[in-house]
Amino acid sequence: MNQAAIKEQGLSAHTGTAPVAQPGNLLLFARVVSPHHPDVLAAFRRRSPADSAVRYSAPPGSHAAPPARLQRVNPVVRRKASRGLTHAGLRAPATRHPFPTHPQEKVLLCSPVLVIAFAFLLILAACSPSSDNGNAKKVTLHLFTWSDYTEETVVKEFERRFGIHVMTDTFGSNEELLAKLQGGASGYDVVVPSDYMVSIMIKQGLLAELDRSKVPNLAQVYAHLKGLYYDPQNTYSIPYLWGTTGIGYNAEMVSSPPQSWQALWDERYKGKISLLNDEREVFSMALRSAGESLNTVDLVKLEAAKVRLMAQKPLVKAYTSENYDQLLISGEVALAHGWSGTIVRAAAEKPSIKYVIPQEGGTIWQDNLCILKTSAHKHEAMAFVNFLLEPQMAAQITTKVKYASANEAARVLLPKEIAQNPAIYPSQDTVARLEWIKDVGETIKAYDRAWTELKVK
Ligand code: N2P
Repeated sequence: MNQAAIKEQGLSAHTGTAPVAQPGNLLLFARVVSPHHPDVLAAFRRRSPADSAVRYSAPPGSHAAPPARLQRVNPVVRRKASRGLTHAGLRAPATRHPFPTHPQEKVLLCSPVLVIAFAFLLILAACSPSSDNGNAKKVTLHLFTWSDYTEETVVKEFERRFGIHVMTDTFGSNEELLAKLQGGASGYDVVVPSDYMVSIMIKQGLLAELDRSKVPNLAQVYAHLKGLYYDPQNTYSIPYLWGTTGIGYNAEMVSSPPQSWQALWDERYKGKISLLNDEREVFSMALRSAGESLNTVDLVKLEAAKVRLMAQKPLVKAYTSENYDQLLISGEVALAHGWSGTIVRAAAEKPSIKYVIPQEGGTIWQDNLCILKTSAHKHEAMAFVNFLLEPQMAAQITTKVKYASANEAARVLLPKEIAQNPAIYPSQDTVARLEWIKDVGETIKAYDRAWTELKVK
């Protein structure tokens, strides 16, 4: 099943992580398979309707509800379960009653239906590839990262070398990442928050302390990208990819290259402008365009930025963080507020597309590899983090996604047009005009209100 199909079905993992030939799994399959038979279904329904479904068991120590995407049990999972595969991470919860003890249900245990079902399962267990190749304990890591941020061949190489399966889900903003985790999506192992979101997640106790002895490739990260304000000792975060926020434009559609953020208020481009669907980024753009810090906690300045964004709204075709490269390529927009790498990728497809950081300056950001405190596979997660920072792998990732790698050793391995592209690796002068987004503390509530108002009105 491909990723799109998996996503579409609301599933994120269903590779054989649990062998059938273990008592716990026999129990699980007894519950999974038996509901297909009406007699058995009826018997189980007497116990509890929910008992006949495969359910998510949260990683130890997690109080959160199962992630919505893991709660659904669809026919594919059931089919896989009946073949001896389970939803990754599923275990028969220890607190469940092992076998029916009700007298009526003892009858069921002896019923020919169940005897046949068990015999069938035992045969399946014996024939299962997982019991042949010693793959029985194959772990599945769940990666939650930005869309268009993964290089499939690198992930496949990790899977091949380590025998660990990786499932990827994507998000479009730091706020979406946080909201999903706060909403109980505790099935993830590795997440990729930006700078300011790392500090928020540390504060909220979401991140695991890293065992840096397991991430020796941290030594290859540029010194100036380590120990940044959001995690001064890199206790919780390993720098991964970094970039800037600016304007992508189609030189064939604009009269002259935009110099200022004001271009995004130019009536001539009404309906041909897209903005990131990203609260902090949009306010950063509005604040910097007025010469203010993008981390202002001054409510008057914030309100003024909101008023300007409201006035701009009729010109905006879309607030999107996920397909503005396509909008630029198709000519549906002439100007896109966006992230460096995504625009460089669009430019590779259509050379009239260019990237500029306006004179007022904008955002510099760094995305980081972090492991969730709730991860049940921290050891494997650490191996994955270290692997992504191997110079060869890091170079491959940057070549594909067009965002700068935090790994210094990777740069010399890059094709010249990437290593020397100032839109990917900006000069020191450009960097000097940029500002990091920071946690604005309680003022975020005012930002949230202003953002909601902008989006709904
Ligand atoms: C690319 C995401 C860029 C990450 N789709 C911005 N922090």
